[in-house]
Amino acid sequence: MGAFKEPHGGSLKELYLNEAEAELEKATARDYKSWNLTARQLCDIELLLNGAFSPLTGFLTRDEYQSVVESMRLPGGLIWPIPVNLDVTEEFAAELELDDLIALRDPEGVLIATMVISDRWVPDKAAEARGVYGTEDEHHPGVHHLLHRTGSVYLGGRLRGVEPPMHYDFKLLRDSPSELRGRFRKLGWRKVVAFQTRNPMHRAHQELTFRAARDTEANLLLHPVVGMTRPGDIDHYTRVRCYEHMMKHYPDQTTTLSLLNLAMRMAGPREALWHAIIRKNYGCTHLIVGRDHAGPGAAPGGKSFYEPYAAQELLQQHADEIDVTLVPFKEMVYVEEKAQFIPEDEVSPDVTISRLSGTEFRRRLREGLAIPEWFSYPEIIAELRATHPPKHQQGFTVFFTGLSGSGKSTIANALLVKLLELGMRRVTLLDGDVVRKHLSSELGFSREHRDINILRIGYVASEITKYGGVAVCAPIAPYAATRRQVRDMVESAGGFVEIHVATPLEVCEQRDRKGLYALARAGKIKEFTGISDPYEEPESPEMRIDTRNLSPDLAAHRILVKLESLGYIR
Ligand code: PPS
Repeated sequence: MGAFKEPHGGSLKELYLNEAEAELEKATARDYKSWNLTARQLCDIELLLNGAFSPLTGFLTRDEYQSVVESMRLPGGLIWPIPVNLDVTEEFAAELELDDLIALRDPEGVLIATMVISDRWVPDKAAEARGVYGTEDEHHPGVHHLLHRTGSVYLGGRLRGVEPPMHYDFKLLRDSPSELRGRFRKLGWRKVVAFQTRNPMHRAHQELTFRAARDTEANLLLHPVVGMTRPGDIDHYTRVRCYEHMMKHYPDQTTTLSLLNLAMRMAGPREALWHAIIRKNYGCTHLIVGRDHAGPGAAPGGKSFYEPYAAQELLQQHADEIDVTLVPFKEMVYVEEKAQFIPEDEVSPDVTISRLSGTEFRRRLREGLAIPEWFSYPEIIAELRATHPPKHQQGFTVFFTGLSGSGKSTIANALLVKLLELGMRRVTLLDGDVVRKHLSSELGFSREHRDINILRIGYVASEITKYGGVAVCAPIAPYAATRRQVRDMVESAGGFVEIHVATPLEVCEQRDRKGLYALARAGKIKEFTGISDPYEEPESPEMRIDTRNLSPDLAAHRILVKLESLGYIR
């Protein structure tokens, strides 16, 4: 395995035009149809343009896509495990002809690249989910994103890069493959082992990276992902400050830190191969791969989507071809007698070991409990505590969902008053009717309009939550995928407690307080939830309430008790 051999598939494919060409492109692109890149596409295009996705020269064409999904290879035979597509809406796709040029812009309208449309097709997303993720289960965040947040038409074609996507944060830590290769060359690093992570690093990670570097006689690259990771992960600003603290604990000249603006798919084994190819393009010779690398965690029921060592096995099979050496990650445990971290399989039975799982660590952080000194460095813990206060100091959202007339609003109002009585935080009620009056007065009840309505509520609730308040929401919110999107949004800011007000349809209809069910049965109101429009029951809400035998007062009281047991109130 030689150092600095060619990147995956030959030379680095940097797709930027030179300055003069870029100026010209900007002028001509004014006449092109523009597509505003999504957050995921902005990550993808950055790595396409800077060569991290070499040998790709643009978003995948139909043949490339088909071949990648089915066989993890590009049509020429080169290994490429993850489809990188430009997904758009049907409306946008309908405006285009093949061979048209389009302008790809960031949310501010800055031209990032142009693309010639060589292919346009409607993908079979179920087949893509099975091929790439090995499952159609929507609990997998990659599958969920594909089925619910990905446009229904894909466009493929070559890119002409005009300007890299702008970053205002950590500029000095962001490198293109050629920049990082240049740094390694300058430093005389001939072997580089990369450590991929989407989590804060603690002492166990430090020890394992030390060992990996020592065993492979390589220098170390900390290469954390700062693009998109699993929903609910610790934000990258906090993590990067932690990595910077960690860097001070490595011997000078052995280790470097660089940020990777990758949008992870959490595709487990296939993603591990992808990570290896990307690191190869960045000039690395080795990649550390641990247990359940890039896995999305367990599905409900506790079973993992991937076997714990499937990623290591798949990469091992293809490591020669990619020309990256796999460094398998051993689970590290702390040995009290030696005051040292040691790989689990090297520990003798007579010593006392301590371990703290990531889940347990996060629980302690959430609940403001002590974190043992051996686990991490004080400045890293302080950084995490500053941005992740314990639950009773965080904001949270209580999200009621249920049929019209189920009792959501009444219970939400009772809960509001009880929370105000307790004090401690500011509380805002976002009731269905109130929101429709003040935020969504122009919207009706089509699927599209309901989604817009719910996402608006989610957005406001996530802002309230972010600033430490309590948002109590009470829309019907009939669609599971939209509720999930709201949960993801809010959980990135604080707590989310979903309460299904599960009063059966017959009871709601019997009550018919507003007379709407009668009108819906008579066909005078269209798309009425439960009658002529679906209500998808929540599978695993934090709480379910049936108002048949429960007064609003008691229901609100039970919710308070639940909030207390979850740690949000004391
Ligand atoms: S949604 O689906 O979440 O956007 O609905 P929401 O904003 O909560 O609005 C529900 C209230 O609007 C009244 N209403 C209807 N509901 C359902 N379907 C149709 N077609 C409809 N038309 C009007 C109804 O009074 C709902 O109020 P609640 O408080 O739920 O009874």
